[in-house]
Amino acid sequence: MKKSLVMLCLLLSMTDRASGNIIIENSWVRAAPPETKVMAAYMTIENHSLKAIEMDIKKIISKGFTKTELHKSSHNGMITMEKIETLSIKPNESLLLEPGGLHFMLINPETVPLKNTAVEMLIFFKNENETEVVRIEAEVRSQKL
Ligand SMILES: [Cu+2]
Repeated sequence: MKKSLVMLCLLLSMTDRASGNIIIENSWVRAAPPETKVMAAYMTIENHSLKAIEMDIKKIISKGFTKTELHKSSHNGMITMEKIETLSIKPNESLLLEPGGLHFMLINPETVPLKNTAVEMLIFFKNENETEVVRIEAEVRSQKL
């Protein structure tokens, strides 16, 4: 009961929010073969508020996937991926998730989404006592537009 109330408040605040502090643009998911177990999502996340906003990484939902993580790729002879646990975006700054760098890792698809379809994601942010949720539809493509 308590949980469903929280969810309801969240939904209300989502629809209530005409102009949010966070704007997400150019989101896409890299197309992958049908047997793949992980997919990467990329986007630009802009903080238009006067405060630093923290991404609430553990809450992030990608519809049709078991879980979503934030990773950072790096090249030090080998290409490796590191899981990021906390991340905040400074006032009026934007964060770029792009191939070879930061990305959302969408894990365990029910069925791998096809090219030209979209993956619905709910991306959560928080600062002090506020929560902001941004819903996006990231298009599945072979490469950045
Ligand atoms: Cu990854």
